Order: sequence, then structure tokens, then C-alpha cells
Amino acid sequence: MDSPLFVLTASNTEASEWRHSIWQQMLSATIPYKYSKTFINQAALRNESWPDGRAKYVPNGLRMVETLLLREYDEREVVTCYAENLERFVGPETKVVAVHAHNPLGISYATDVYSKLAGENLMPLNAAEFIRIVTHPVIERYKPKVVVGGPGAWQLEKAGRLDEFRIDYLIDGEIERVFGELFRRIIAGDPTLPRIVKLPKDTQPAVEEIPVVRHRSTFGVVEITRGCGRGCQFCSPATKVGRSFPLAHILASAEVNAREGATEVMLASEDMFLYEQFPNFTPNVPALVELFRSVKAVPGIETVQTSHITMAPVVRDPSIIERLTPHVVPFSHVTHPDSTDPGKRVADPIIGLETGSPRLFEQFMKGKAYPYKAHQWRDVVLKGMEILNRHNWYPFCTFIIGLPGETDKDTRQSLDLLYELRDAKGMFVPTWFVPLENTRMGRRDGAKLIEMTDLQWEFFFTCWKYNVECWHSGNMKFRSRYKFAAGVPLYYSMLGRRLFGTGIKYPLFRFAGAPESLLRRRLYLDFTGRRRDPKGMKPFGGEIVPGFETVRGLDMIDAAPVRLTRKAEPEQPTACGD
Ligand code: B12
Ligand code: SF4
Repeated sequence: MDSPLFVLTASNTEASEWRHSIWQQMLSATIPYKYSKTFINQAALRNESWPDGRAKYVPNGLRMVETLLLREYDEREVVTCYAENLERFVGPETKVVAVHAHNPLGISYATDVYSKLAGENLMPLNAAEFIRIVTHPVIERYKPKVVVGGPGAWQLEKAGRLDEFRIDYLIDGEIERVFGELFRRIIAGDPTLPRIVKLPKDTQPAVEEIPVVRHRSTFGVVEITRGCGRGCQFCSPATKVGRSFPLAHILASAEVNAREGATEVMLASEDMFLYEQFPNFTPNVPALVELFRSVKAVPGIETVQTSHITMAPVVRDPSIIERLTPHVVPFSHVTHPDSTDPGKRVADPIIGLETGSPRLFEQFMKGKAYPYKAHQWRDVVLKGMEILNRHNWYPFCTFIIGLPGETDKDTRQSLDLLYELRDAKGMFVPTWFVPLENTRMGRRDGAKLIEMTDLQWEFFFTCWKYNVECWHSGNMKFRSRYKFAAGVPLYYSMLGRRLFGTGIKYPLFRFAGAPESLLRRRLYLDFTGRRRDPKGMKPFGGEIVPGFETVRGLDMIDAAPVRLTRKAEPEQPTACGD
């Protein structure tokens, strides 16, 4: 049999949907390859294939490429498989090997910085898996064109590794509108086609141009919106035109996933509240309820997972969460012992909290708080968390360390916010600022681990202390707790001090669970209760109090209406007004 013309693939780490765990994927971007056998369950890297060797699930973006190819070519000519089956499919007739890249070198938001905690020049597992594909002997043997695309494709350009990996074309951007022409030129080896193709905003497709994918995606990802009008300067979706997918399109995608064995759908969006939204970022709750109801009703679908949300709409109208909860929480696969849901389930949407500094917030992301003012972000976060937790939403919150110009005062303000969140339930994940290509901050300097201040280390390890306490403390057996507490100082003396200096010491000891009474004079935050709380505020209570006393009056700004439309429009005003 002839080999297929197109072989599509993604690394095992980016295709994995092991135990429905988005954590697993994040970990693979952070754990050094060298130690991956110790820290990553190898079962997570064995993805399932169909008996003919085709992949059962791969990232949604790759399924889109496959679907677009299948408009013009037969299924026999287009094969999607994992790295271990490349040998089986790539052959003399293969013209293109198309590789998806979500986070190929693990440098999105400096996820690779985590791997550097274990030593210099350590490669994250993600990068090793990506390299395994592009350096596969079968590619060397048959020399098909290697085409890489996806949200993280920019990393390969930034790292200057196109030659090393013999990548023929790097495609950056949404491809539906330009696909046919682009691939014709790639196959023909058109010498006028640049090696790096950056697709401009005016080629972004309207939803009508985006087909329903033909096969199952990792985590059952189904897009519900594309783009975001809030205009944060560091963010790539902020550069996209806002669009909402029609319900029929979403359900058809969910059915494709369920038919091929998915029991879960992940509703992918920059912000779920943008779905069919009303003017001024007002969530359309009836449409959201209908969305969740309909997706759950798809035969075979047992659980539904949210991707991202924003906090401001939660605060503006708390009834949104109240009304959505019965349609969201009981259908999540995540559980927590503190949940008041009968099945102990919790919803865990991803939320970018980014910073506690009003100055940095105002400068780089003020649209995120809309309709509230930038200086109210702290209050929005605290009130939002209270509302979410009360309804068993334990969000996965991300922060950015090292935004350009961050001063100690800014970091202290982020620490103050973190302190006030100390009884909140969720994950608090610190990431480092990375200037993403094509964003308004693309030319700024990224944060560097070696330049981390003592306060930034404190922020970093206090987040992880919270996470261990919230998600593991009850489960950790005495022996593991003891090992953990002993292992951390050992890490400090053998490696941490040499790599990062003494500034890491006390933050690390806090992470290990050292008594706060010993740390209170060494660190900024004091958890002993002897010092007044920052700003003299009452703490965020584990006991939820109606009215939420710590939050000051939240008044809204009066801004020009911003709307997402179904049709792609050349330019839209952003919530930042710039
Ligand atoms: C679902 C999702 C996840 C899921 C599942 C990922 C998966 N493997 O399937 C989870 C939660 C696990 C996840 C994790 C992460 N994610 Co994510 N994720 C998304 C989300 C919400 C949807 C992705 C999607 O399916 N989109 C729909 C498809 C159709 O779009 P697409 O993939 O971009 O594909 C289009 C083009 O890129 C292109 N294309 C795609 N593949 C290919 C291949 C070829 C050959 C070609 C030519 C073209 C091409 O064609 C497609 C159609 O136009 C996006 C935001 C968004 N709306 O896109 C963030 C997003 C892609 N993720 C992001 C990030 C940073 C991460 C993490 C690094 C987060 C972290 N800090 O750990 C991790 C990395 C995971 C890893 N393995 O290392 C960023 C990427 C930023 C950037 N520009 O680099 C985004 C944009 C979120 C954001 N708001 O910043 N993610
Ligand atoms: S709220 Fe900001 S960070 Fe989040 S998707 Fe929108 S523009 Fe990006």
C-alpha cells in the first residue's frame, strides 16, 4: 500500500488526556526530561491508538488541520498518529508531516523555568517529546516537508531552532480561511512562500468558515468562542477577533467526540462568559445554561469541563454562578473533600489573576477588570473567590511574576493579595512573564529566574504552600509528609542555594511547612496572626459570610460598549479602549 500524502502528529505529552488531568499536561512542560520517569506516571504518555495505528485523540488544532485536508483528500491520504507510529505511516509518497505545537519547548509563560529549578539547562519533557518527532529517523529517510503550527509554534522561531529541527514551514495563526491555498503552495514547494508564515488578523475566519472537526480531540475539546476583547497586552488571544460558535456547531463537535469514545467535553474558550454575550461583556446566562444542558445530553458524555473564565462578571452579578452551578458542578470530574456538593465535586475553571499591583494591572491589563476600575482588582478577586467557593467552584488561578518594571512594592501588593486569599480554595499557580510573539508586549524582556527577588521567591513558594495544603494535606500520609519536609531543606543545601542564592531559603522553608513563628521575621507575610493583616483588613474567611466584609464598595466604570460578533470584523474596540 502507498504511504499517505499527509501524516499529522502531536507529541505524546500534548495529546495526553490521562485521567482527564490538565495537570498532567502542565507538568510535562515543567518536569525535566531527565527526571520524568520519577515524577510522571509513564501510563500518562501512552496514548491510545485505533487498531490501524491512527491516533484516537490529538489536540483540537491538529484535528482542524486534518478536517481541512479531508475536504480535498481521502481518509487514506490523511493519517493522524502518535510518534510511535510514524514509522508505520511515513513513506516515500508522504509529502508533508504536519506537527502540532501547543507548548513545544515548554517556554509558554516560562513553564520551563520550573524545570530549571532542578538545575541549569534541563530540558522539559515536552521539548524532549517534540524533538523526538522532528528528529525521527523516518523523516530523515523519506524527507517529507515538515510543517509546524499551533499556538506555541512561535517558540521555535524565538529559540532559533528551525534549522536544527529541519522545519520547512512554521505557520503562526488561524488557518481555516487560507488553508487550501497555503497547503497547495507548501506541497508545490513554492519558492515565494516564506519559511515562517505569520497569518495576519484579516485572514481570521468567520465562524461560518470553521468546519466541525471530523475526529476526536484530546479532552474532548470543543470550541465555544475564539478571541477576547479585553485587550490584555501580554496575551495572544487578545489579538484575535471575538467570535461565538453557534450551538449546533458545538453540539456537532461534541457528538463527534462522543462517537469516538470521549466521555468528557472541554468547552474551550478564552472566557466562557463571552459565549453569546450581551453588550459590555454581560454574560448570557440562559445561553450558557442551554449550552451545558445540551452538551451533557449528548449520548456518551458524562462530564463537562470548563477552560477559562474571567472574574469581573462573577462579581458584577453573583447570580450567574448561582444559576450555572447546577449545570456545571455536578458534571465536573474534579472532587474535593470540602465541597458541599453531594458528590463532592468542584468546578475548576482557569482564571488569570496575574497581579495584586494596581499599577501593573492598570498599565498592562486594565480591561480584565471591566466593568470595574483597575484599582479595584483586589476587591474583584476577593469577592469573586468568595462567590465561586461558596458554589463549589475552586478555580485554577494563574499569576505572572516579573512583569516589566515590577518593583518590590508591586510584589508586596501581590503578596498582600495572596495573603488575603489564604483560606480560599483553588490552585494558585505562579508563572513568569514571557513576551509572546505578536502581542503588544512581544518586544519586552521576559522574567529571568536568576533575577528573582526575595519577595518574588516568597510569592512563588507561598502559592505552592497553599496548593499543597488545599489539595494534598489531608491525603498526605505521615511518611510522605516527613519526606517532603526533610527533602526541601536538602534541596536548598545541595542545589537551590547554589543556583539561586540565599533569597530562596526562607520561602522554601515555608513551602516545606516550617513553623511560621520562625519565619515571621525573615519573610514579608506573617501567618502567625500576631501582626495586623496587611491593610488592616479582616482575612478572607473559610466561613463564608454574606456581604463579604473585606471588600470595599465596588463601583463600575462607564465605558464604551464592546461586543463580540459572529462575523469576523477587521478591528474592534477593546475594553482598555486602546
Ligand atoms: C484547551 C486548551 C488547553 C488544554 C488542552 C490542550 C491540548 N493539548 O489539547 C490544557 C488546559 C491542557 C492546556 C494547557 C496549556 N495551555 Co492551553 N489552551 C487551550 C485553549 C483554551 C484551546 C485550544 C484549542 O483547542 N483551540 C482551538 C484550536 C482550533 O486552535 P489552535 O490549537 O490554535 O489551532 C489553530 C491554529 O493554531 C492552527 N494549527 C494548530 N495546529 C496546527 C498544526 C499545523 C501543522 C498547522 C499548519 C496549523 C495548526 O490551526 C488551527 C485552526 O486555525 C487555548 C486558547 C484558545 N482559545 O485557543 C489555550 C492556549 C493555547 N493555551 C495556552 C497555554 C499557555 C497553555 C499552557 C502552557 C498553560 C500553562 N501555563 O501550563 C499549557 C501547556 C500544555 C502542555 N502540554 O504543555 C496559551 C498559549 C499562548 C501562546 N500563544 O503560547 C493559550 C492561547 C491560552 C491563553 N489564553 O494564553 N491548554
Ligand atoms: S482576559 Fe486578558 S488575558 Fe484573558 S484571554 Fe482576555 S485578553 Fe487574554
